[in-house]
Amino acid sequence: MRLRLLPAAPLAAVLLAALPAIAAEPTAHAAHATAAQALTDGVVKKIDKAAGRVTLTHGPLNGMPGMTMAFAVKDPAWLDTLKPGERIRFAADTVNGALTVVKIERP
Ligand SMILES: [Cu+2]
Repeated sequence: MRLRLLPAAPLAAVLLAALPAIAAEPTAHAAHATAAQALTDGVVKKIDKAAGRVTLTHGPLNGMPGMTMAFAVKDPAWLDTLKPGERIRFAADTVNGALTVVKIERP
């Protein structure tokens, strides 16, 4: 069983609204159900295993314009396989207040 990190929920929610990259909750709700989701192009910029995050440059996504930002990941093991500079297709969803990569496909 995986330990769940308890988020500072109200603060995280406020920060998330202004700055998605700061909200931190990398491992909770790893089993969050994923419906069929549109995939977006992304380029891996940075991997932070300690924080459980990957920084991606993404195109238009979930109402955001294209930008570079950090995401939590649904499965921390993905951080071992992603490489800076790699092009991926991915889907993101808000999981417990943190924008989280929930699906990855390699072209
Ligand atoms: Cu973004």
